[in-house]
Amino acid sequence: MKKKILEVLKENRDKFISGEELSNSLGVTRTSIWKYINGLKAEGYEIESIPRKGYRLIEEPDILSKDDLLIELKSSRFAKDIYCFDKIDSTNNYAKELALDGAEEGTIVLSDEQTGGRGRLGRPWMSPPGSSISMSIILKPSINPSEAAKITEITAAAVTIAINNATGLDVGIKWPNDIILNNKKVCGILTEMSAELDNINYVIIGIGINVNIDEFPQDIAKVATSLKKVKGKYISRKNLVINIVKEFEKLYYNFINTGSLKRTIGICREKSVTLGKTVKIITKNGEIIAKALDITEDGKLVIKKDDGQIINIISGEVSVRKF
Ligand code: BT5
Repeated sequence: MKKKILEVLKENRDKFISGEELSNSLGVTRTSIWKYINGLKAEGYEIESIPRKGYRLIEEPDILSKDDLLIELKSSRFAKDIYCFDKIDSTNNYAKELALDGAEEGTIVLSDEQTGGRGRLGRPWMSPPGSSISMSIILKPSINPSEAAKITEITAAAVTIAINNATGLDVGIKWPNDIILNNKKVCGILTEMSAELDNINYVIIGIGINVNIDEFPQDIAKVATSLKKVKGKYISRKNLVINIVKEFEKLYYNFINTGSLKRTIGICREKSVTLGKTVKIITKNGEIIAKALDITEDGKLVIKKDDGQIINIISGEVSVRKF
């Protein structure tokens, strides 16, 4: 019921809607409406109530709440189910449990804070409360497991466009999984998968974004930045999450329906901060110093080694560091 009331208030934003109207259309008493409105106020929604005029939504808090996001994303193919936590070890861990329990593709897990956020190869990811986005999306694509790395690139492209839509900031992609702003990392992506030989059980994409973080711990201050630090003003996390889901869906279904990564790769090339640079590629078998030349239509990084040999690298297997 609270969600329904919120939905009506959002639809009639800036207009008064009477308690009687709400009570008639939703089939509950005016006293219950009043109670739910108070509940919304307690969550931070600024709702004006004037006798005989009714209720008017003035301001929404920047909280990541299931009801609110379900309303905002109701036309989306994703986000039919959303889990929002105040605190959790890792949204990817929780998403994995849900995926194993049969959660649908497009299920989203968000947490205000992570106590055990993970990067690749078990590296720690810092996600402080109130100021970052920690988000995981469950996917169940009918593609070959060898293609799963492409989903990291779809995510990077979608997040890049979403950040630009929501903030006007022009962020770059450090192939394959870092989003860069002013030469520092503002977002990291962790793609994890469970698969059989030739089919995928599920893929979890984890997205961590430094949104309104003012200060970073010493160990990452040199490499990390936040959207707020660069933009110089508070950024709405809710708006950004909505944008990410919408942009991700577009690129993901384009890939699933056409089998082509063309649209994603166009964005990855245009926004790349890797191409043309000398990079250090860290693989299981050691390091390669090479020049990054291009990204292929299917998402591989084309590099030229010192001996002139040109090879393609698949994302997910390597770490690319600035050299
Ligand atoms: C990543 O790993 O960049 C992937 C990060 C994915 C985080 C999301 S949050 C939601 C979901 N749930 C999870 O548990 N994880 C995902 P990697 O490329 O390995 O980078 C990790 C390195 O980035 C660390 O070793 C630190 O040096 C640095 N780092 C840690 N926290 C950072 C932050 N908030 N901002 C920038 N750099 C950070």
